[in-house]
Amino acid sequence: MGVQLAFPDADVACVTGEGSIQMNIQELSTCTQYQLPVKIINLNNGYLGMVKQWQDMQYGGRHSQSAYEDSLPDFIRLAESYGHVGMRVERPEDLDEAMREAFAMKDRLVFMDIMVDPHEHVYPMLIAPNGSMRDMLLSKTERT
Ligand SMILES: Cc1ncc(C[n+]2csc(CCOP(=O)(O)OP(=O)(O)O)c2C)c(N)n1
Repeated sequence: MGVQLAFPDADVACVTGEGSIQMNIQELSTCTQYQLPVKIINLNNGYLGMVKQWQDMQYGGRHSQSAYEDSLPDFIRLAESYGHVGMRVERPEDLDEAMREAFAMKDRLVFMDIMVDPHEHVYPMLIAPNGSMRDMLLSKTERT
């Protein structure tokens, strides 16, 4: 929001997850008040993904408090209720066009709810407590 306020003509994007954005969801109101046309790229995997990934790797896939199950809001209607534009992208082949459409709306905040594979992991990842940056996992099977 600060970047958009300082650079009103710039394309400003916030890349986030459905967990993180809900810790600051009230700022959609601030964006309405100050007319900040930020583009929100919400990578929605339905999980606190970092937490789930740790549970997958260290606890044999026993998930505790990391799945949203059916408890997520409809982000499109939520964004709309603050006066913004909401868009949902469900298929990878629709992403480019949706991004073009969103970034073409120069004076509107667009909340893009992008559905991603709930079971995909993020790499590189450091898993050993007190481990060195030289001991990173680069994928499910490769280490540095
Ligand atoms: C204020 C705060 N609370 C808790 C955490 C711990 N935390 C780190 S990553 C994460 C999950 C974030 O989930 P999401 O935004 O859906 O992104 P994903 O990991 O799925 O990409 C949590 C709860 C944190 N970093 N900050």
